[in-house]
Formats: sequence, C-alpha cells, structure tokens
Amino acid sequence: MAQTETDGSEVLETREWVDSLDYVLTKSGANRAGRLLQQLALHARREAGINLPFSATTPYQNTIASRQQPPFPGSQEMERRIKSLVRWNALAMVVRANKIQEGIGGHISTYASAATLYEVAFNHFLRAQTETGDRDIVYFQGHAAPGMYARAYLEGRISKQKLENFRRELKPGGGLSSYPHPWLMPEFWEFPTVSMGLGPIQAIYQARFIKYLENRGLKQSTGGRVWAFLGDGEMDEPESLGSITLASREKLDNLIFVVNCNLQRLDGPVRGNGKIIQELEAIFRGAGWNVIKVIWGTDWDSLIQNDRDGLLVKRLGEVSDGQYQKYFVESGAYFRQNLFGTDPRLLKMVEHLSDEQLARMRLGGHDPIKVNAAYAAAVKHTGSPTIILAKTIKGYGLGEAGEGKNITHQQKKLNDDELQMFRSRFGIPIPDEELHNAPFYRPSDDSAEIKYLQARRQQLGGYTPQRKVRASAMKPFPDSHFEEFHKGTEGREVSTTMVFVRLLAKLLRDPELGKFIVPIVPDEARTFGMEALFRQVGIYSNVGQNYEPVDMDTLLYYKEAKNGQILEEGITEAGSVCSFIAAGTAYANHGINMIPFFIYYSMFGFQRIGDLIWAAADMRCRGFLVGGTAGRTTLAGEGLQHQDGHSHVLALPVPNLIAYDPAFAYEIAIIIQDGIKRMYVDQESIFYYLTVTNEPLPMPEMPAGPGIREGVLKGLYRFKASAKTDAKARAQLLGSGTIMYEALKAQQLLEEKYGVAADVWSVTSYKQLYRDANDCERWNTLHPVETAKVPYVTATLQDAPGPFIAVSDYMKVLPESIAKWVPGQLVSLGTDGFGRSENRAALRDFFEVDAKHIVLATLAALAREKKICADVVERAIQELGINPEKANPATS
Ligand SMILES: Cc1ncc(C[n+]2csc(CCOP(=O)(O)OP(=O)(O)O)c2C)c(N)n1
Ligand SMILES: [Mg+2]
Repeated sequence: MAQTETDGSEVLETREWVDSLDYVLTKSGANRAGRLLQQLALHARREAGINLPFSATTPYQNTIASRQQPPFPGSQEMERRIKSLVRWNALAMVVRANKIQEGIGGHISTYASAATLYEVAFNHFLRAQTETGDRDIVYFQGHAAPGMYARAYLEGRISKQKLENFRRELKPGGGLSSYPHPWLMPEFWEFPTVSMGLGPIQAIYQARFIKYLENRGLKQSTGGRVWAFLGDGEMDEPESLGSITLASREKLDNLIFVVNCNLQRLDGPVRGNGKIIQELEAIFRGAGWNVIKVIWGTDWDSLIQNDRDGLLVKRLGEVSDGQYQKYFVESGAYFRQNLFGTDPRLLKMVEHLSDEQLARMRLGGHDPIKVNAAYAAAVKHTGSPTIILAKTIKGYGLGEAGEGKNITHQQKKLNDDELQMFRSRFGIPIPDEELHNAPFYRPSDDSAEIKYLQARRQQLGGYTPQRKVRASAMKPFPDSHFEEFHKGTEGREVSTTMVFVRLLAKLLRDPELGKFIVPIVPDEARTFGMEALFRQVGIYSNVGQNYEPVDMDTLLYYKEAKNGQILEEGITEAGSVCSFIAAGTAYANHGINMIPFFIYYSMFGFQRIGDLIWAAADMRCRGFLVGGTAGRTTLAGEGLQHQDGHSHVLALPVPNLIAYDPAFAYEIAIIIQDGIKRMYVDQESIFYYLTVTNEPLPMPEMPAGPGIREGVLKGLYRFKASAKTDAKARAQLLGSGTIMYEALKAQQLLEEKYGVAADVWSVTSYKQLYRDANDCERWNTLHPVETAKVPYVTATLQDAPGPFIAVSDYMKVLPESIAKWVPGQLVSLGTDGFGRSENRAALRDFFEVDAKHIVLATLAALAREKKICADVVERAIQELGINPEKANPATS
C-alpha cells in the first residue's frame, strides 16, 4: 500500500532524510547541501524516471533563514523612535491638510505600511554619495510622498510651513506637491513615479543606462545602485513587468526593486484569492532575478525553526491573501482558530502563545531585522537584479481607523480617539489637549533622535531625495556641421529623414562632442536609413559581440560592441523612451550632458507612450524625440494603424515640449542647432519633438534675406512670394512638412490658371505660434492701458492680403488653433480621419490636402470674400476633377 503523508513511517523517513541534510549543512555548508540535492534529483531521474514537478515558487517563508541574518547595524530602539516621528508627521500632514481644506486628499496608509522599508533604507543603505563619488538613485513610490516629506522635515530640510501647505502649492511661500514632481520641486524630487508602472520601467532603464555610461567610459565613478520602491498593486501595470527580462539579460546587479506587499491596492485586495508574493516570485524568478521574500518577522522565527515537518509552512502557503487580510483585522482567537485550527499539530505549535501575542506576531516588512537582512543580501548580490517582496499591512498602526481594511487607501481623516490611539501607540509626546489639530512634532536639533538621524545621513553622504543639476553648460557644436544643409540639394531628391540621419552622423563624428549623442531606436533603424550608423558607432551591448554577424563581410554589418553608442532597444517604445529619459536627464543625475535622439514611428509615440513623455517633461528631460515616417498621407501604403496625422496635436499639451513639422533640410538643421544650444548651452528645461518623413523631395536652398532663421524657429516665415504682379486676387498659402510641396504646386496653379497671386509660407510650428499668441493676448488682458503686444503670427502676416489657406498632413485643428490671430479668413485643410493603404497621390486626394484641393479652398475663400465669382469656383471643381459628393474623409 502506498504511503500517505500522514503515515507514521513516512514521517519518520522524512525526518531521517532531513536530519542527514542538516548534518551535511553543518559540516559542509549550504553550497554543498544544495549540490547534494541536485545530485539526488539527477539520480532519481536517471534511475527511476522521477521528474520533480516544475515549481517557479519557493515555500511561503523568508528567503533568508534567521540564522543567516546579519546583526542589525544600528540602534533598533533609536530607529524605532525616529520612525515613529516620521509616521506621526506623515499622518499629521494629511489629516491637517484635510481639516483645513475638505477633499484636498493625500495618503496615510501607504507610507504607514512602508515605513520600516524606508527607514532601514534611509538609515543604512541609500547613499547620497559613495566613496568613489557615485551615488544611489532612488525611485520613491509616489503616494508614499508624505513619509518622505515628514523625514525631510525631521532632517531640517523642509519647513513646518511647507508641511502645512502640503497639497496647496499655490499658497504664499509655496507648498508641497502631492507626489514626486521635479517640475514643481526641482531641488527635491528627481523622478515622477505616481503614474503607476512608470517608476519600475524607468528604474530598469536607468540602471541599464548607468552601465552604458560606464562601458562607454563616460562615467568614471562606479558602484551606485538604483532602488525602486513599488506597490504590489502597481505591479499589475504592463510597464512594471514589461522590461524585467532586459534587467536580467543585461545583468543589472545595480538594480533593486523593493515591493511593499501590503496585499491591497485602492479598492481592495491585490489577489484576494491568490498570493501576490508567490505570483511575483514566480514571474521574477522566471525572468532571472534574484528574489528575496521577507514574509515573517522575528516573532515567527522559532515557530518556523521548530516546524521540522514543514506542516506550518505548508499551511501558511495554503492561505490566500484575502484571508490573511482578514487576520490583520481580526482577533488572535480568530487567527488561531482559522489558520492553525486545521490541524491539531499546528494548534499545538502555538499553544504557548496567548491570543494577544498571536495577534501581534509581526510581519517581515515591519521588522527592521528582516528588512535589513534582505537589503544587505541584495547589495551583496552580483550577476542579476534583485527584487525584495516584503509583506506588510496597509495602514499599519491606524487600528480601527483603517489598518488592513479595504477603505484604508482613501483614509484621510482621523477622529480624536483615533489620533490618540496612534499617538500613544507610537509614543509621540503630544498632550491630549493638543491632539485635536494633529500638530507636527520635531524634537530639537540636539535631541538624541535628530542627532542620530543626521549622523546616519552624513555617513551615507547626505540627504535623499535631492535633485541637483550636476552638469555645467556644454559648448556649442560648430556651425560647420549645420551649414551644409542650408545649401539645398540642387534638385536631388532626399527625404527629411535622410537629412536628419545625415546630420546625426555628422554630429556623431564631432571629435569632442560626438560621444555625448545617444541614438535610440526601437528596431526601426533600417526603416529610417540609419544602418550606416551601426558600423560607424556600433550598437551597445553589455557583452560585446560573441558571434560572427551574418553580414560580417558587408560594409554596414550589424556591429555590437561594449562601447557601442546606439541603443537598439528592440520593439519597445516604452523601453526606448525610458532610455531617452535616462539619457536626457543625465545632465542632472550623472552630471553628463547626454543628448538623446529617439527615433521612432511617429504613430507609436504620443499615442502609445504619452504618459512617459509627460513624465519626461516633468523631469526636465532634454533631447530630441524624432517622429519618423510621419504624416497621414506621406507614409504611403501602411494604412490606418501607421499613418499619423495627429501626433502634433498630441504634442500640444506638453508644456515644455517644442514641436516642429519641418519641410526642408535647412529648417531641420536650424531647429536642431538651436535646440542643442537652448537645452545644453543655455540649459533650458525643454525638449523637442520633430517629425521627419520618408518622401524623397528636392531640398531647396535657404532663402536669402533677413528673418528666415528666426521665422523657422518661431514657427512661420514667407518661403516664396508670388511673382505675379497683375493678379485679380491675392491669397496666402500656409504649408508645413511635405505638404509644403503641394502648396507650392497650388501656388503655380492659382497663378497660371486662375490669375490669383498667392504667397507660400512655411509653418514649421503651429504650437510655437499658438503659444506666443496666447501669451500676448493674456498679457494684453492683464495690462489694459499699456501698448498691446502683437502676436508674432499677426505681425508677420499683417501686410499679407488674405484669405489664408493652411494645409498640413495633420488634423485641421492644428492651424485652427491660431485662427483668431490670423489677420483675415483662415481656411484649414488637414487629415482628420483614419488612414488608408494607398499611394501618396491617392491619399492626398482622399484627405483633400493636395494641390487641387488647396486651389479649390483658395478660390472658395476668395468667393466668400466676393473677390471672385462663385461660378469660378463651380467651374474649378470640374476643371480640377473633384467629385463634390465624395465622402468626408474625417468620418469615413
Ligand atoms: C496609472 C495609474 N492608475 C491609477 C492610479 C491611482 N492609484 C493611486 S494609488 C492606487 C493603488 C495603489 O496600490 P499599490 O500599488 O498596491 O500601492 P499601496 O498604496 O498599496 O502601497 C491607485 C489605483 C495611479 N496613480 N496611476
Ligand atoms: Mg498595495
């Protein structure tokens, strides 16, 4: 008869084996014991075909056994007192803010659950400066911000008044932003993390970018680590998990994730019916990470050590997170009954503990000894990134006010009793009569707590978070790199993408500054004709090239190198933009003026990864986003999902992003030269979006005369005036990007066929024009008796007789945005609607942005102004071969 688990002889047998293993462990150590287990498994497979079932998880217990723990490196008692003070002030900040202003929000429970994770890190691990001059880079969980502010208050870095104005940043003297926002607190926060998922993916690419800088010899100091403090609910975001194999593939042992597994998200449990710690363990182990679970606190040590038959650990592994959450709010008696009551042997294990003691059994994430052990192991680990999964209770310490309850995430108010309870639990010396207002509390500078805390930070090189711009101004690239493009191509047809790539290659070749350029592509280099750069500067690989590339004997072979300069990211726009952010903020984070050029399919930019671009803006990221194969009708053939006619509309909301839709080579050269100057020489907190296209066209010479450069940069200049002097009527055509060439054809048609003289203007940026005009209008409203400012667009077009016909490869709303400042009737032609698989001519006909539709729109506008007869328009429709009943592309 087969033995069963409960069979007495099996139990005996198991014990014997375990005893033998224990003997090997004591005699020869853990490595030998591990090898022995492997040998046993091999033997079993060979002799009897026994295959151990695959398991991605380890038992539900701490990865680090209690006897492997290092001694705690500081005073536990002192650190507990400091932590209590931070807890109190973090809570007080939110409670006070909501007393003063109902509904202002804030989070108490997140930090309450994570306090130990942060405090152990702040006191012993997060280095603001290392011995080699490097530092640790830390991504703080966004809505744990009150804890970071409360600590900075104790450190003397944030005033009481600022705490008072938490979430009221517009108060005189300023306040504190809800979450980490470098834009709003540029000397404090470095990384916006509160849009969930953006922290973890950014941390991965930051750690990778650090290795890139080191491997390329650009960053001398080494040894800094990247820490990311994350929520367990946050791990559901695709961005959180999407790049974790990059981290292991590139052996990012400078990266540590700390996931606060409080088992709850906003509405309720993260995995009520499952176990988030086990799930994440499986995912990250499978991806090659070093996983450290911190589940049980010291209180559990002896129970687990005495669990010789593994009964307890097995039982702990059966209980679901939803049930564990229930234990947090229930009595010790319930806990005993429900968890241990399933087996008399389990009950026996805890019979020496009272219900009260049982209820107070601490979890690993609240135990500094366990957390310290995990951090110490993580920083020692080499060869792969580490994730620490720490089990905690959401709203820890709030008791009835929310500890472990589903409502805890939203808890912002505590009544007097609850405040009193919290105060007493954490021993904050505030008398009852003052409690009602939840006053902040900071002991004097010479108190033992403050002295200890300051000494710890001093030991670790200073404070964190703290944002500093470490790079000084860069010198400009020489003019000669850009001048070639002013000449035009003498009829030779090239696309603006080719122009851009040629310019990029030139910049890369600069002997002094070229090394600071970072070309980033998401598997699209050939699409953009960039393959020549593979050979020129190499593709970055952390291991070099361990194979013979298939195209080795060609000129442009696929060259990977440890000091390669191109970041070939593969098919991940999210990852690529994180590299862009890491490079574009290196001026601050690493003191190196890196200039990223992220070149991608324009359709997969703002639309797909807009939130990361928003974060880049917040972070004062610099560099160039280059939207390739842009333009709804210029990208032929690819159809609805690829043809972009709205990225410039989506670029409008980003406040510090300058967006251009250039038509000509010299425009690109002027914009990039000026962009590098503004961002890296003048050190402005701006970045650029540039669309380039793949339609080969002859690039004209830059027109002579004053104001062209200024016009290109400000967004508008006259490119080609009409030569016709005896015109019946006059009009102005505003063209952009490749559609400029349609405007130029229309100019000719209007002159030759309809006797209309039309000047052609190049609009390089509607966004620039809109911003300037809006700014003038606002100023004029606020200064009614002063001489009114005239918007650039109005002043420039002032003497140009309208109507104005604007045409671009983007939505009509783009030119419409400046309509009221155009001195005359504005008609906007654009590419509203879904794209189609077709050639350019057919697409431009379909979207009504080709020369004939420009002519028609011009004639119609002139007729509306009674400058020509409606008959002329009617006749033109026939002459131009336009079907007046054709479907509206905007909705078809
Ligand atoms: C992309 C995104 N979606 C939603 C939110 C709103 N939100 C803020 S906190 C939160 C719950 C967070 O849960 P978890 O990650 O487990 O953090 P905890 O507070 O439990 O530590 C949600 C949904 C957000 N900030 N970002
Ligand atoms: Mg959570």
